[in-house]
Amino acid sequence: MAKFQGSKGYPIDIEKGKVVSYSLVSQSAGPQKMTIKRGNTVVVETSVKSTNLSNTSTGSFTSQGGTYNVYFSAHDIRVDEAVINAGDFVVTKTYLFAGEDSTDRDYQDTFATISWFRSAG
Ligand SMILES: [Ca+2]
Repeated sequence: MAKFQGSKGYPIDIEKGKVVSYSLVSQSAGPQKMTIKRGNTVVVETSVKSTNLSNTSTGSFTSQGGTYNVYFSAHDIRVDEAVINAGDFVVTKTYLFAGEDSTDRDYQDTFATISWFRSAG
């Protein structure tokens, strides 16, 4: 597991043509924002506001290839990865983000997943 500052971003390399799914939920008094950029181009900019996971933002895009940087309004983000293999190929890889937006260190103010898939359809 790694950690980073939400405003500094976290780099994810995604091959061109991979389809990518994302989701964002929160348990916080304040709005939680996630931004995904490729270079200076904003690919995803979304936010949720909920104290009880009742507000979810989901979506998808197709990778243009290269490095995507993921930013959060929460300042202290923990990140890990999960890979599903089938035989000799990777089916999907998921990045898991859990973030703290204040000082109580429960790390459940922001929760996001970003998954890329081997192929579309
Ligand atoms: Ca908190």
